Formats: sequence, C-alpha cells, structure tokens
Amino acid sequence: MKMRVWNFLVFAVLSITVSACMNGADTMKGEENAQLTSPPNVPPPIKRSHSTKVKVQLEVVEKTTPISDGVDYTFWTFGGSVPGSFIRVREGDLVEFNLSNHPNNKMPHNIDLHAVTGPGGGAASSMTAPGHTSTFSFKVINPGLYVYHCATAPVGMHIANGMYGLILVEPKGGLPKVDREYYVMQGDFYTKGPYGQRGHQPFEMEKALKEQPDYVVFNGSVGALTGDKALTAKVGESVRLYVGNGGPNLISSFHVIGEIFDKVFIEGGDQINRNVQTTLIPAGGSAIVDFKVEVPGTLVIVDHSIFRTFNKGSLGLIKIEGAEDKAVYSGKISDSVYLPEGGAVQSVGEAVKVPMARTKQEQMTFGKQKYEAVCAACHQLNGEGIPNAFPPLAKSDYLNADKKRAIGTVLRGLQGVVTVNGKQFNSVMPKLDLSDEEIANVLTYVYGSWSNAGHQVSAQEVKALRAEKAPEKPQEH
Ligand code: HEC
Ligand SMILES: [Cu+2]
Repeated sequence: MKMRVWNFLVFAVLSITVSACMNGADTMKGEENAQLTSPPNVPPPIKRSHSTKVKVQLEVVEKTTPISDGVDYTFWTFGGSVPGSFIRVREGDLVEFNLSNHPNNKMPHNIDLHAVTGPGGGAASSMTAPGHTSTFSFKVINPGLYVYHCATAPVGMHIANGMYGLILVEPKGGLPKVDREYYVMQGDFYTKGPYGQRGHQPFEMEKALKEQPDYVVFNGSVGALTGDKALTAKVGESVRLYVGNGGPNLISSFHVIGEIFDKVFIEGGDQINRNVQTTLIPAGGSAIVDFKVEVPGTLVIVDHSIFRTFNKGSLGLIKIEGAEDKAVYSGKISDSVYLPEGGAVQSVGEAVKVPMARTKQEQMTFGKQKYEAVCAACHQLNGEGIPNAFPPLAKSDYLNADKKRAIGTVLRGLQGVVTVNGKQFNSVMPKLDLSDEEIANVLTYVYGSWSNAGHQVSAQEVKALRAEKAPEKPQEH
C-alpha cells in the first residue's frame, strides 16, 4: 500500500515536470518592472527566452507645452509625452498595469490597449479619477505593435489632446536585429486659432467633428523631429521605425523621402511586405518599417498627403552621417517648412437647423435626444455626474438656482471652481456650439427631469443672452 502511494507520487511529479518542460518558454518565471521610454526612444530588445510578469507604472499628466513655435496647447499625456511612453513586452508575458492619474489633473482617464484580449482593452478596469491609481492585469497573447489610447468620454477629445502611444509585443523569437530603433507617432490636432496663431490655443470641437485639423504632427509638435531633435543614423546601418497613428481622425500615408522601406510589417502584424515606398497607417493602427541607409544625407519623414507636411507640420528628419560627407544636410529644407504657406482652411459654419419644438412636451423629446448625444458622455444618462470630475445635473442646486446662468454655461462653456450640492468641481466644460433651439430644448429637458425645478427655457431667452456682450473666455468663477 505504502509502496503504491510512493509510486503514484513519483509518477505525478514526473508528469508535471515533463509537461512544464514541453511548454518550455511558456513557463512564467519571476517578475520585472517595465522600462518605459519617451519618444523617439524605444526600450532595448528583450533578451529573455521565457515569459514573466511585467509591472508597468504609467502616470497620466495634463500639461501645457508648445505645439509649435509660440503656440501652446494643453496636452493630456500618458507619461508626460505625446505620444505616451513606449512599452515593450514579450508574447506570453503577464502584464500588471498600474495607471496613475496625477492629483493636479482635472479629468478622469483610463486606458484601452489594443494588445489586450478582454473587454474594452482594459478601459473599464482602468477608469481612474485624479489622485488615484488603478491596477489590472492581462496576458499578451498576440505578438505585434499595438496602439493604446484613453477611452474616457468624450473619447475623441481625450485622443485629440494627445492620449495615445504604442506597446510592442515581441514575438517569442524576437524581431530581426537592427542597428537603431525609433518611435514615431502621428496625430492630428484641432485648435481654436488657425495653424501658427500664437498664444494658448484651446481644443476646438467643431473642427474635430469636421475632421479639419490645424496641425498634423509627428511626436506631438511641429519640429519634434527636426533641428537638434532629428533622428540620426550612420551609413551602412539598418534603421527600424515603430510607427503609430493616434488619429483621432486622419489616416497616414507614411513615407520617408530619400529611402525605400526594405521591409514593412504591415499594420504592425506578422505579414511582411518588401520594397515599399509609402505605407498606409490607419487611425488607431501601426506599422514597423525597416530600411538600411546606404548614403549620407538627410531623409525626410512625411505624411505624403503632402499639404499636411508643408502646411500643418507632419515633417521629421533623419540625418545620416557618412564618413566622407558631413555637410550634406541642407538647412534649406527645414527653413522653408517652418513658414506657414497659408493657414488651415477656416470654416464659418452656421448651426445646423433643427425642427422647432411647438410644445413643452416636444422640447422635452428633442432635448432628451440632444442630452443623450452630447451631455450624457460627461454628466451621465441619469444626470448624476462623476465624482470629482463632472458635476451632477440631477437635483443640482447650482442649476436650479439660476436659469440665466445655466443657459450661459451651455452657451459659452464653464471653467474654474463651481460648488454643486456642497461639492467642489474645478474643471472645464467645453463650449459646445449648439443652436438657440437646441440649448433651449436640452435645458428644458434637464430642468424637467430627475426632480429638478421644472423651468422651461425658450429659444428667445437663449438668443437674448447670446446677443449680450460675451466674455472672450468661457465663464469664470
Ligand atoms: C466634456 C464634458 C462635458 C459635456 C459634454 C457637458 N458638460 Fe456640463 N459640465 C462639465 C464640467 C466639467 C462642468 C464643471 C465645470 C467647472 O468645474 O467649472 C460642467 C458644468 C455644468 C453645469 C453647471 C454645474 C451643475 O452641475 O449644475 C451645467 C448646468 C451643465 N454643465 C450642463 C450641461 C449640459 C446641458 C450639457 C449638454 C448640452 C453639458 N453640460 C455638456 C462637463 C461637460
Ligand atoms: Cu483621458
């Protein structure tokens, strides 16, 4: 009897060992902290031949920095840069993701990584209020180069403010070795003033909806890859660019003037195309491009939708130094592109006509549709808001106390400290560009719902307030 138990044990232990060995590289061993890099740098290739637990610490930082010479923009960033920190893991790894939202930030944020197999790419599990950290984990099953981005409502606005980056999942055998690797990511930006207009430029929702950006840039600003920030390589070296496109709207016709891509890992996946001039990178997509540099000179990275390059900023440089020619770089190229050759097309649109409501009941119906389409992203469907970020409209003392002020809020946006039902909010509600009728209907709906004061708001009242001398900036308190 004793003997049999012993035999069984030996057998069990043996078979566990054998199956572990057969899985070989799949066995999880140890843990490590991910090394993150800001663009254009990429963490070094992974040397491990086994899977491990990788801890990623990524902090969201909202900050104002130049988008172009003399033009400031308030970016929302993953790790302090646009695009966000580059993350490099290996197929089969278990990633423990820690997303921190800096306490000075005004907005809640989260992350949707296209490398995640799971609902929302992690979005719901990572929703994080300012001053908090969320943790979730995922196994990276598919190798490839993946985009990550914020997916907090309004999603388009978070992405438009720079909330995207790349995560590389190296295949088990690694990628072919190259001499230099760089991180380049395109994005389109929508500002109140046209391209080049000086000063702080706020995000402009209307242009974003029309997909008419003022700026199309690599690595977050005009000139991020020119001058002393140009990428470099030496004659004879092989260069790899990990290229992403954050959008939010445009697709990129990615091209390097003066080179031919020897290899393109199409859309960041396994399939390799060779001898490519221009590769298409969708919004929310990527590509890996490899090329060997044979002669000295300056290569120019562009989106070959070429007005973007010469009028909106999508231009970067790679300086190739060769033994015999150091003076090949011609200042002329970069001098000319800094000059706006004519601003972005300006559009002066009238508000879209909406059917006029004839009764309060019709106002409620139209207003509800508008509310769900526009306001619910922030204030939530039932009007209860999100703590520390979006104030409630349901039973809001602030709303119910002053109808004219509420109209002004929707008409012009709101920023600064407001106290709603005893809780302070210090954030920004963007100006929404709604017509008089739309504002009247949506506020009539809000006042008529969730036990609010029941006021009716007419288009005439909105019109009258619109005609009053409007403050240049959104209302401040
Ligand atoms: C992008 C998110 C966002 C959207 C969309 C939005 N709001 Fe707001 N709203 C805010 C924020 C943030 C504040 C607080 C601003 C501050 O702290 O100064 C606010 C404040 C308010 C207030 C005053 C405070 C209160 O709770 O009574 C009202 C009224 C209001 N919003 C109504 C609306 C209506 C109506 C819509 C749709 C037409 C709308 N908002 C769309 C973010 C948003
Ligand atoms: Cu965000």
